[in-house]
Amino acid sequence: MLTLTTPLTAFATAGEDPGTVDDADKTFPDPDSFSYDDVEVDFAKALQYTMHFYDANKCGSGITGGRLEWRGDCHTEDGAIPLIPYGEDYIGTNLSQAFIDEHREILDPDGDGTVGCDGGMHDAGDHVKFNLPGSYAASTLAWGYYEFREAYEETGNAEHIEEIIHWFCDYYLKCL
Ligand SMILES: [Ca+2]
Repeated sequence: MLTLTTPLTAFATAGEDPGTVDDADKTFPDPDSFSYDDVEVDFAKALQYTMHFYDANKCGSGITGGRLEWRGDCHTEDGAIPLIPYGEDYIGTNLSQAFIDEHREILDPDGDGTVGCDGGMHDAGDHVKFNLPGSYAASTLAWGYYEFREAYEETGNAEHIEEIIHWFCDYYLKCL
């Protein structure tokens, strides 16, 4: 197994100065000592880890107690956005009052004065939900599952990928 003799700066503890690594401190493995027999080849594990990327980027309610113990619910206020055009305080929606008035029954079928757009995925560790790249990611995941369903089933990852695809789609249905 390959090991690094110098800690990578990217793995500094949160809030800790990662410092720098001088070239003289960098140690690379001797290529002649390397053997592919030492490399763990576990594609099921790799597949599972890629799906944890999406678990980590979930937004909304229903995250707490999920697959990643360090993730919890967030941005739950997105589930009750006041159905008003936002002003300088950015509270409300980016819809005009005329559009809201014309489509109020569709936008707010329960009549509580709010729209719900909670859920979805953060972009990549930040707190923004970009629907265009997100929908591309969701489509690609679903396409992969469609094409290689047996692989997901055989590796025990079918339930996990379906959960992620549902998470994306439930959010996009709210955005319609
Ligand atoms: Ca409502």
